[in-house]
Amino acid sequence: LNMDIMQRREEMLTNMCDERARMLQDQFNVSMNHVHALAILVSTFHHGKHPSAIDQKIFGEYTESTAFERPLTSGVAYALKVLHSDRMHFEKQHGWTIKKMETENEALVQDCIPGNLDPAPVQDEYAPVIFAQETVSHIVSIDMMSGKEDRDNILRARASGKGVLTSPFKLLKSNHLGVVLTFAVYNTNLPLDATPEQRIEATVGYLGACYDVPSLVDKLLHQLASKQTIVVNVYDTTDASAPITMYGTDVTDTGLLHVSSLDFGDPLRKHEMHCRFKQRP
Ligand code: WA2
Repeated sequence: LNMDIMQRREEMLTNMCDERARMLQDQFNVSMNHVHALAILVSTFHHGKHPSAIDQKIFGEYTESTAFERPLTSGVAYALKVLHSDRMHFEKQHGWTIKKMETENEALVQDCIPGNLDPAPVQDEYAPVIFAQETVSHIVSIDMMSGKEDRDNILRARASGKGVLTSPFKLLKSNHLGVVLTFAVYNTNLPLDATPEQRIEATVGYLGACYDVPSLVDKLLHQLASKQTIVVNVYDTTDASAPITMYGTDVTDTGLLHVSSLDFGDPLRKHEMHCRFKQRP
């Protein structure tokens, strides 16, 4: 009888964990498809039309009114590929200088004086944000290549043509860990078998979405009435020897544990959901 109860308990944990993992993965996948569609929208109506049919106002309104299509995302933005040789022309045309992304310490010092970021130092190329959803309007004019995680994502997105994810890091103006999803925008219809070099050459910009993981996963899990029953953790396990907590607090409990795998569509990154019962039997 005891064995039977133990087995039921284990099954229950497995089902609850798998259900939550599947829900998170599905919602992530839905958002990812819509972010991809936004990249195509920018390609068609900004780069494909002369003059462009998109400006900050239109991008802001469109992305705000379609935000419900991108569950789990806290904002989307579009950064342009700008070579150093075009920097002066670009800055004159937009009426602002390309800014450097500030580090966490700089942010602390400068917090009381908003909008005084330093100009980006000279680089071969830049990725200044030109359009942003209202929720991330603070990144407009910042060179996304001046942040390590964003830069790695941009380089990988444009060489692969796929949606790519960063590891979890502290997003600008947020107190939580988050991840950024990036799709490159190209100026031509590239063949499916285009080489990375052809892709880099054809790149005109980068459409990105940020995910404030703790608050968004929290919202998702609250929809299922089980917060009292189980404890959920989400990890980035890309480096198996050093998992990064993306959601939940550290647990030392050694009771029954179930691990559900998560697939967020970027083969370079690995994620897992860990579930435990709150109470011992
Ligand atoms: N978006 C919002 N907050 C951030 C951030 C970001 N990146 N990076 C750090 N904090 C425009 O991949 C291109 C968005 C980057 C896209």
